[in-house]
Amino acid sequence: MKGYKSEQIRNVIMLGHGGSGKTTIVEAALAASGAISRMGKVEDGNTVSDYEKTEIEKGYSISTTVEPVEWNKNKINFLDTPGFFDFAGEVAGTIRAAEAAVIVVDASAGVQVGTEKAWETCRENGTPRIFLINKTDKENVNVPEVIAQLKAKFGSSVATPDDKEGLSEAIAETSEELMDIYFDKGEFSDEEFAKGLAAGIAAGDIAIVLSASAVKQEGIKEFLDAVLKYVPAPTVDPAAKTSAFVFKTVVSKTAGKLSYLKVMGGKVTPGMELFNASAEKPEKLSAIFFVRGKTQAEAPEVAAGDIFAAAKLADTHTGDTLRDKASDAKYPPISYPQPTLFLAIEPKAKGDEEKIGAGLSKLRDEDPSFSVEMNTETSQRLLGGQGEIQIGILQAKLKELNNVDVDLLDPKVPYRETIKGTSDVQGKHKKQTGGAGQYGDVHIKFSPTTEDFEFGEELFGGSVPKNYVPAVEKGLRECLQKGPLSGSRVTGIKAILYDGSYHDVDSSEMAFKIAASLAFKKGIEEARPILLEPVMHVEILVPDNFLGDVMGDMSKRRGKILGQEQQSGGRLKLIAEAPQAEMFKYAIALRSMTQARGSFTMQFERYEEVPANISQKIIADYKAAQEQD
Ligand SMILES: Nc1nc2c(ncn2[C@@H]2O[C@H](COP(=O)(O)OP(=O)(O)OP(=O)(O)O)[C@@H](O)[C@H]2O)c(=O)[nH]1
Ligand SMILES: [Mg+2]
Repeated sequence: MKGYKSEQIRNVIMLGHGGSGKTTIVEAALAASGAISRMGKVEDGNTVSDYEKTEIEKGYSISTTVEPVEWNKNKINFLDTPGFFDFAGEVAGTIRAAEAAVIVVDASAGVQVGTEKAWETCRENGTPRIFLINKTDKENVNVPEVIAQLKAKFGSSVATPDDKEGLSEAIAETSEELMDIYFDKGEFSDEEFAKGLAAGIAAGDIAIVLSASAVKQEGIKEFLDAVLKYVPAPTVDPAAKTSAFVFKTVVSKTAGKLSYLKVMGGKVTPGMELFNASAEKPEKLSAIFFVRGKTQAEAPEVAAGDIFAAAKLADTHTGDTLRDKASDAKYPPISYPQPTLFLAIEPKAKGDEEKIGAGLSKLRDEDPSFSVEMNTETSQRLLGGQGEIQIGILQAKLKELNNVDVDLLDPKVPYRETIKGTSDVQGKHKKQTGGAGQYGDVHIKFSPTTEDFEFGEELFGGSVPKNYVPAVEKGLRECLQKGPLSGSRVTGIKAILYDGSYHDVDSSEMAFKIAASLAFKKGIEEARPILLEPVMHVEILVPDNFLGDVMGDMSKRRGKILGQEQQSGGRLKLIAEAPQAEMFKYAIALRSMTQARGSFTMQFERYEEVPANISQKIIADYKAAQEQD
């Protein structure tokens, strides 16, 4: 493929509800431009965009792909993203490379949650947008009604290109100056109209609506013409020192790592030595390509504003800036949605733990939006993502790329144990039959404290020689790791060693450590021990018509609503607290309760006592498991 000049390029991200037809539209556009002779079908697994093994198996997009379409001496780089909400991370990276978005709407479904989310994403990123109503070939489709829905939802600045009056009103809305002209003269001159429209679209104030049928290849040429006409070319400086931004990374078993970049200034040529301003390391672009789906064509030169792929960059990751040594450009990192669903990941085969770690860090290159965290209290590795599908795909890729089989389990709750009362106990360890004996004997008082652990001694008269005191403390500290009730960490314990006895020959540090651990077990059990559980601070955003359901559900989860705040767009923010034990799968529940319109964030707040009926069950389960071992 030849190189294009900056002003001949358009970078367009395809957004919209899952299954609205983004991938098929791109396929139709490739066919219309002659890049492919026959259109593939998502169902047949032979589209240019959905080429990955998992995409073919599942029948939907998972990863962003780039499809340049050469049209009327220009080049439109379509960035086809997955519509499914689990892959919101893909959109977050890709939108950084686009000057505009095409929001695809399924004509038979009208405005869907994915349509609203796409609009919201564009608004947050200041991305101009065009609506494309697809599947107009289907029966009982009413395009004017869908347009009316779009207007009702997103405002009167949504209009079809032939709606001169609607567009004029929308243009008038964009500035006082234009409003005055429109009022005075009742219409715009052709020049005012064209300029006002272009500016209104570029600012995201006006959204054009088009319609098409991808499978029937109707309306596709008009769509491509409209993209050239209404989408702004990248505003970049070709004369600047070279800089580029990595918006996506693809890793395949056969081809290795491929980084997708947008040239933000200057130009890129093969063999160029650049500097990675994020990793602070030099990086050489040995092989650079224009990609179309999975095919790569060597790029002789890439102009400012264009998109290309670079193979095997050693120290470069998604979100990085590559630049000429003389440039000081550095682009802000991509902000990914916070993980909301956490599952524990374990190898099926013992000993594969390291393979999981290595595999996940490779997958992070492709999908930086998931999190991995080792919980030291439960000894589980937690994988966080947007939903079960995203996490399931990570599981599949661990198998495919790293050959490791993993199980996904519900996370364990990091319960803790503490005491509410006091106790005064003796721990005595004595073995004096045959050979070298062992003797240690301690009297310890236990009481609650706000510290994690406090230790003191009030010995007198040498009942326990001073040199054994550290061993007693050490013995107690070791016991804190595994409480007697549930095997959880013990906190809030004050221990005072105040008496004991010893033996001249048989006493040892080891014997006193054991004596201390015996005292600990007894001391905790006699001081009204309780279980504590983590309580989370939760903020939930929901359209107000779901409020009742969400609040009812919260109380089933032992949650408390602390307050609510009115947000823009008829949405409410609920502020709540709920035990972590009830919240691991909240992401799934909230999605189904609110038709995916709700979202939430959650963070640890504090530990609180587990209600008696629940704690009895946890303790009984632990005892039963102990007896099994
Ligand atoms: N009747 C009809 N079906 C279409 C049209 N465009 C796409 N489809 C079908 O709609 C389904 C989804 O199409 P895709 O192109 O995969 O939709 P998508 O928006 O890329 O979906 P995600 O990648 O999951 O977000 C497929 O079965 C397509 O064949 C169309 O114009 N008319
Ligand atoms: Mg798709």
